[in-house]
Amino acid sequence: MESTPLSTQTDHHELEAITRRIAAGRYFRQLDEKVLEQMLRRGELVRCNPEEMIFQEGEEQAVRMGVLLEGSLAVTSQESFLMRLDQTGDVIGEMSVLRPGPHSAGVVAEVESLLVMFPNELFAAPEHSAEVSAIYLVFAHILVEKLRITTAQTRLQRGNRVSDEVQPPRIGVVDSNPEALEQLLALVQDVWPRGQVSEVSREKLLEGNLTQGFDLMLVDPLDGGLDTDVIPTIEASVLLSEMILAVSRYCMEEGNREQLANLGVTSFLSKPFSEFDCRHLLSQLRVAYYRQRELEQVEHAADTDRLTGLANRRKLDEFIEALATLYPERREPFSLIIADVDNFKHYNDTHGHQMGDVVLATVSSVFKTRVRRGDLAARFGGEEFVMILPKCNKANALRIGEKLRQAIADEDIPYQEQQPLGNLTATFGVATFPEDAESIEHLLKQADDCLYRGKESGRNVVIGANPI
Ligand code: GH3
Ligand code: MG
Ligand code: MG
Repeated sequence: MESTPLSTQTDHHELEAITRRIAAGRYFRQLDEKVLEQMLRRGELVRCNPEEMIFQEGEEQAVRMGVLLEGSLAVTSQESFLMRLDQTGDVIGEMSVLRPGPHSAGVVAEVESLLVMFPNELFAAPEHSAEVSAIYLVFAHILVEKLRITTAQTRLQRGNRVSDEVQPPRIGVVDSNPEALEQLLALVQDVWPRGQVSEVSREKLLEGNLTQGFDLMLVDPLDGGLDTDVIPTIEASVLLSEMILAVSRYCMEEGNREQLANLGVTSFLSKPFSEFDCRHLLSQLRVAYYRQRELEQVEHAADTDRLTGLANRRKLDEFIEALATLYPERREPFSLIIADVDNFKHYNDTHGHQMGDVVLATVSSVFKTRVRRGDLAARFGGEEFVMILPKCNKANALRIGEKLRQAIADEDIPYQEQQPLGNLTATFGVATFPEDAESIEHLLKQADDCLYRGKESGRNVVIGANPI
């Protein structure tokens, strides 16, 4: 590694250009460039050769934070690849500033790469001083931005169409010994009568051919007494199952248990085992399983509108905000469709509020079943609904809006012939981020204005926003 300070007596000739490039990186966009430049002055420009180790996993070394300028870095843990950092402004080592100790992951340059590195001493405040340096401001900023982006990512990954039905728990058993297998299958079935228990073949597991997941797997990672397959067997199981109970002679030694725990095993049972111990552990895991399901149901209820079963306003806000947060990184446009039932007051006044509620539920189920996986259908309030379509441009959103309009018009709704239009219909407004709006509020306003125009023009239409 060859390094050059970015400023000694005078600034490095490239300091200004480097600041500008990093300022465009995903964690630095909201930051004052002057503050960033101030921080970069304290850094060193480091050039790494291909394959050069920047951090060695597990090794205690001078803690450093780095910002990528050019090239590509691979982050690895326990010899598996975790992620690639190849965008200017990507950050490594920031956690070591907070939590000194051995590196929790390794970082290696994949190609010749250029970084700005900051030694940990920079973060130390002088004793009895209340002053915070620019570097700390930037650092806090990086952490906040990273958190914002990862939160947005998990929010989008979390299912948008959580099903209300409770599936029976799925339990798999991997054991090459036929007697042990039979005994374990019988015990699981006994402790967990509602579970779907099945044998899982080790070969299929290791080939990675299994697609269906499990809630719990009982695994003996020792195949016929050989320990060569232990790690691959556990790794494959962890990918498939939420909880793992290792039942094996291998669990006898503490060192082995520690290794298994690090790979993600939930509980251990040494062979030969007593039936009581096995039942006891299975009951504990069963309790943990139902607690987790309850927690998910509570979370789901907090995000759901009771009358219609659609996402509520809270979930909607969270979802749009996550998409907007990730936009600078993913550059994926998304669209918003707002729908309002036509002359609904008339329906309520004529047939009563309760019949009105039935109509809202019917309209909702049309929306819910007609949006794609990954889209979100929400009740915005009253008889207004919002659909969010990630990765969807304006032309497609208009097409989907038209499909929804047609579906509501075609739906057979009691007494709809008595409505002023002779049918129960809805009017739609469509707007796309970022072509029609520069913020979430603006996007909603644009779609709402279209809705208003649709009502003015006679209802039962889809109107798209005019690009800004
Ligand atoms: P427009 O075509 O212009 O949208 O006319 P509209 O009658 O649908 O619009 P308006 O906003 O005047 O009336 C909306 C009605 O929706 C009034 C309110 O009683 C009814 N409403 C709102 N929420 C609910 C609900 O949860 N259940 C029922 N049954 N009615 C609701
Ligand atoms: Mg309304
Ligand atoms: Mg209405």
